[in-house]
Amino acid sequence: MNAPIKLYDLAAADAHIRFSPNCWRVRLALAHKGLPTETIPWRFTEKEAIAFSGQGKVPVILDGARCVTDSWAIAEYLETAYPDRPSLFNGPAGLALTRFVNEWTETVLHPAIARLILPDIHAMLHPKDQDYFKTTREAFFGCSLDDLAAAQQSHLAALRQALKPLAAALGHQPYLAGTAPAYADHIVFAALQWLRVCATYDVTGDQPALAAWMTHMLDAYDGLARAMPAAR
Ligand SMILES: N[C@@H](CCC(=O)N[C@@H](CS)C(=O)NCC(=O)O)C(=O)O
Repeated sequence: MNAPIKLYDLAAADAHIRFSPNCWRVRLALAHKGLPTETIPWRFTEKEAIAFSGQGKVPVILDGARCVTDSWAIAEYLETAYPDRPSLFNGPAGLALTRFVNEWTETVLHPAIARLILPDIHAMLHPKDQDYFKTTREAFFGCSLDDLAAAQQSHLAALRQALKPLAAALGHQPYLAGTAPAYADHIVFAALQWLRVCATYDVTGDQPALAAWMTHMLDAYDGLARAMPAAR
C-alpha cells in the first residue's frame, strides 16, 4: 500500500469546501490511478506553506519526498511514475489530444466560467484572502467584480455558447476519452465542478448529453466529486 500522496488543495472560508478546477483535475487523476490521497487545505495568501515548492500556486503534490507543481506536470508525472495503474492518457495519441483539451479549458472555458462566478468565489473565501483575490482578479480581467456581477446574463450566455462543442462531442460518445473517463474528462469536468461548487447557474438543463456526462463524472470514483456539496 502506497503512503498517501499529499495534495495542497485550495479551500474556501469553510476548509471543507474545495473549489479549484486545477486541484479537482488532479484529485480525479489521483483517484483514477487508485492512489491514496491526503488533501491539505490551502488558501491564496498562505504562500509560505507551499514555498518549499518554489512557486505560489496550487495544486502542489508531495509523493514521498518528490514535489510536483502544475496540474499538467502532475498528470504527466503520475502517468510515468505509476504506469501499471489505469492510464490517464491511453497512449501518445491520447496525450497529444489531451494537450488540446487542456489548452482549450484554460484559455476558453476557465475564463468564461471565471467571468460568471468570480463574485461568488469572492463571497465564499476566507476573509484573509478576499482583498488579494479581488485585487488580482480585477487586474487580470480589467474590470471590477461589481462590473462582472452586473453583466452576469451575458456571461452566462457566453459560457453556454462555449460549452456547445463539448455537448456536441458528448452526443457521440459517453466520455471525451471514449468509452471510459480519462484525464481529458477530468480537466473539463473539474471546470464544471468549480462552477457547481461556487454558484447555482444551470448550464446543462438544455443539453442532455452534457447532463448525462456530468452525472457520470459526479458518480465516478465512488462519488468523489459528488461528495463535495454544490452551492446553495
Ligand atoms: N497552470 C497551473 C495553474 C495553477 C493555478 O492558477 N492555481 C490557482 C488556484 S486554481 C492558484 O493557486 N492561484 C494562486 C494565486 O492566484 O495566487 C496549473 O495548471 O496547475
